[in-house]
Amino acid sequence: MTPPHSQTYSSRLSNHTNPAARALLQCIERKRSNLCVSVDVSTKARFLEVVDAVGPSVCLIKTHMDILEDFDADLLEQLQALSKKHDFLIFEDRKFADIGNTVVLQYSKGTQRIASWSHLTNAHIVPGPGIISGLASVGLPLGRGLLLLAEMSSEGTLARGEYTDAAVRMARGAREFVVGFIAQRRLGEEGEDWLILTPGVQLGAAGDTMGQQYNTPSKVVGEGADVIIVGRGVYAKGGKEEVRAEAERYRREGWAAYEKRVGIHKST
Ligand code: S5P
Repeated sequence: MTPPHSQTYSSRLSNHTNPAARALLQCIERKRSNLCVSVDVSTKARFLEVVDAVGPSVCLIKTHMDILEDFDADLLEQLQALSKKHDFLIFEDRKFADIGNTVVLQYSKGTQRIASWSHLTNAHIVPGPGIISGLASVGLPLGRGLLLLAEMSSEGTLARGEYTDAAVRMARGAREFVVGFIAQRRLGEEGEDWLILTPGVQLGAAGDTMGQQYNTPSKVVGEGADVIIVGRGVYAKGGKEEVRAEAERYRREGWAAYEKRVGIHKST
């Protein structure tokens, strides 16, 4: 098989059986967008404003629901309505990190009931494979998908080398549910197709004051990112129109980098 690195999103559809992975690949192709915006804001009004502004430009919205000061069930309803209106998937960046029994409860219950609305979520591999089987017992029947944190964008991360290799091995043991990785580059062997979602992306900044490290869309897509995750680079600029314009700028950059990677010589 041609390595996923040089395959188009649509041709990779046949490599995936997980419904969330398939829906994401289809959405990326339909919207010509490999942009995920991470909406890390603390009020419901601003959250919905940003999501509505970036919606047309993204394939995926990434959330940290525990950041919202005025989280309620209506927020989830409105998010789901925007997901239908603008045609994007939802990824709760929950970074589960506990034993199977506990993550089952955290994923399915509590105030957020994450599995009921989030197409994708993610987990650290620190606890071992029980975390994956726990999450899969909830997520698989609902058609959800899981990403493992194989690498991190932050300075001094311990997620590298042997740790990253262990994440790939763990993913192989749960291929139906684990659809890919949070990573900074393509992972896996030839013949394997994992979705690579890459945070730490911004144009014009090298990092923040707390260890975040940024690369450009073209650098990370060139190294294997299938989806670029951009937070403050998109929403920090201000009002709805600026946020909308920034999202579109990142969408164009990310898509042009993808076309270059797979050898399509035109751009939008
Ligand atoms: O390695 C990582 C993994 C994640 S999921 N580095 C990250 O920055 N993230 C998340 O991506 C982080 O929690 C935040 O929500 C987003 C990056 O935000 P930005 O404002 O720095 O672009």
